Amino acid sequence: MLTKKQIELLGENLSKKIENIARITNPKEIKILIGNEKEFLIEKLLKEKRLVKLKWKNCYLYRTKPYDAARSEASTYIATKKKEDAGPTNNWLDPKRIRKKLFKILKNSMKGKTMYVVPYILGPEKSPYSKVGVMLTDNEYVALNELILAKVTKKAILRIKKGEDFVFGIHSTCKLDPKNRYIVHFPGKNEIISVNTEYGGNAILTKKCHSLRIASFQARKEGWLAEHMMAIQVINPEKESFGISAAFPSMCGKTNLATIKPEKEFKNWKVKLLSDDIIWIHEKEGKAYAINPEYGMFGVANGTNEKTNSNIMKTIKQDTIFTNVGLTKNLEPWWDGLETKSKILEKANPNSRFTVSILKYQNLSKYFFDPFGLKIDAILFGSRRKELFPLVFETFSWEEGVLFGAMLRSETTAAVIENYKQLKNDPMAMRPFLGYNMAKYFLHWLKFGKKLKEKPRIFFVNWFRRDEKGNFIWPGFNKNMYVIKWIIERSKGKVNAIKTPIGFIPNYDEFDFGMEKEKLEKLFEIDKEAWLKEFSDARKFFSIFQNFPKVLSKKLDELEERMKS
Ligand code: SAT
Ligand code: MN
Repeated sequence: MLTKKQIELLGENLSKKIENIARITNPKEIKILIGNEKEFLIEKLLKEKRLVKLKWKNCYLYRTKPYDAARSEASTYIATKKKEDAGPTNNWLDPKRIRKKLFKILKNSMKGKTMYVVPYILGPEKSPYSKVGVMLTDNEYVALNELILAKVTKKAILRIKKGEDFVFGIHSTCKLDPKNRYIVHFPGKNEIISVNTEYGGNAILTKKCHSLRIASFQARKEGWLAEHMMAIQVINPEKESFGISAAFPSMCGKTNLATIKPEKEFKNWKVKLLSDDIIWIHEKEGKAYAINPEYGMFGVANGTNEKTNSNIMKTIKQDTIFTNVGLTKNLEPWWDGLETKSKILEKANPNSRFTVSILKYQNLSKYFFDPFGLKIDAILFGSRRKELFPLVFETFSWEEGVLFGAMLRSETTAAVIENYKQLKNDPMAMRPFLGYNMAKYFLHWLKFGKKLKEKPRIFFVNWFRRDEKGNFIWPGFNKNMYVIKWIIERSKGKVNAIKTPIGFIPNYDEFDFGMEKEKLEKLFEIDKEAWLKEFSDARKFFSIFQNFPKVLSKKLDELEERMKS
C-alpha cells in the first residue's frame, strides 16, 4: 500500500484509485516514478539478466517472447456501452463484463513485484493541447520505455490534483499468456487495462492506447484530430518553412520520411523533425497546427543503416534500448542491412525496435517545444501498394483527400501479429488506433476541414510500386526529397502538374535524376480498369458502416464517373 508521504504527493483521489488496484494485484511495494529513474531501472534489469549490455554506448537489448513481439489487433478492444459506438472496424466488449474478467486476471498478478506509478504529460508541457495521465505497471522494461517515450514528471500529478481530467492506465505482465492477452480501452471512462503482454504498442500505454485510441475519442468531442502521422518542418533554399504531416500504416516508412536527409542535390534544404509517429492537430485562427504528444521514438530497427537512414543511425548509436534486435559476437546489435565485422550470433525479429529520446535527434524542429506546434501546409496519406497507386498525386479537394484517406488499403506488415502480407483496409492508417466508430471519424475529418480557412492540401504517396519482375521501381529513402519538394511547390502554387481522374501528378522532369523514362511512366501509370475495381472494393468496404457520410459517397460517384469518361 501507499505510504503517507506517497498519498500526500498523489492526493486523495489518485491514491484511492491506485490503492484499489494494489488491493487486487497485491504488489510487494509501490514506487512512484518522477522522471529520473532510468539508471535505476536499467541496473535492476541488468541484475536480473533481463537486459543485455551492448557494445554501443549506453545501449541495451531486451527480448520479448517471440509470440509477443508485435501489436496484437485481435487482443485489442474498445469497451463501450453500445457496440455501435466502437463501430464495425473495432473489436468490441461490454465494459461491465470485461472489467470483471480483467480484475480476475489481475488478482495477485503483481505478487512479489513492484508496482510502478508513472505520471506523465503528453505534448509540450505548457501547451493548452497537452494531456495528462497516470499509468501503473509491474514491468521494469515497460516503465523504462515510458521514461523515454513520454514526459514522466511530478507536474502531471500537480495538474491532476488541481482537477484536470486524466487517463488512468493499468498494465500487468501476468504470465504473458497469449490466450489471456487483453488490451482494453474504456474511452468514456478515460481508462486502459492491458494484461499478458509486454510488447510496445500493447503495453506502453502512452503510445497507441492513450495518444491515439483514447485521444481520438477526446479529439472528436473537443474538435481536434489525433492522428497516426509523422510531421516535419521543411525549410527550402529561400528559407521558407513548410509543415508536412503524413499518415502511413506501421512499417511503411514513417520514421524514415520523418528523418529524411536532403542529399547533395538538395544542398540548401533542411528537414527538421516534429514527430515520427503520432500528432495531435488543432485549429487555430483557421489554420492547422500539430503537436507531438510523445518525447521519444519507438522505431523499426530492421533495414536501418548508414545508406538508408544515417540520421537515425547517428541517433541510436548511444542511449538506446533495443527490443528484439539480433546480436553479434562482439555484443553489437544487429539486424538485416546492418554492416558488421563481427560474427552474427542471432537474427533480428522483423519487427525489432529502438527506443530513444527524441531530444537525442540532431535535427529536431524548434516547433517541437512550441505550445501551439507546427503549422501544417500539406497532409500526406500513403500505403504499401505494389501496383495501382502512383508515386504521388495531389487530390482535388479536402473532401476528396478525406475520401482517398478513407479508401486507404495497404499490404500488412510484421508490425502486427495477424494476417501478415495481405491487402487490408486501413483508413487514414488509423484502423487499429481509433477509439470510436469510424464513420463518425470520417465525418469529424470533414467537419474539421470546414473550420480551416487555410486548408492543407492533401496528397497520396506510394513508395512501394513494383515492376513485372517484382522489384521496387522507386529508390525511396532520401530520394523521397524529390516528392517532398514537388509537394511544397504545389502547395505554393509554383509548379504545373498533369490532371488525371484521381488528381494532379507531376511532370516527369521534376524527377530528373537519371531515372529512365520507362520507369517513370510505370511509376505514374493510371490503370483505369484497376482503379474502377479499387473504387468498387472501396464501396464494399464503406457499406459496413451504417452512417457513412453522404458527401464522401457522392465524391466517390464523381471519381468513378471521371475515371470512366
Ligand atoms: O504499436 S507500436 O508502437 O508497437 C508499433 C507500431 O505498430 O507503430
Ligand atoms: Mn505507429
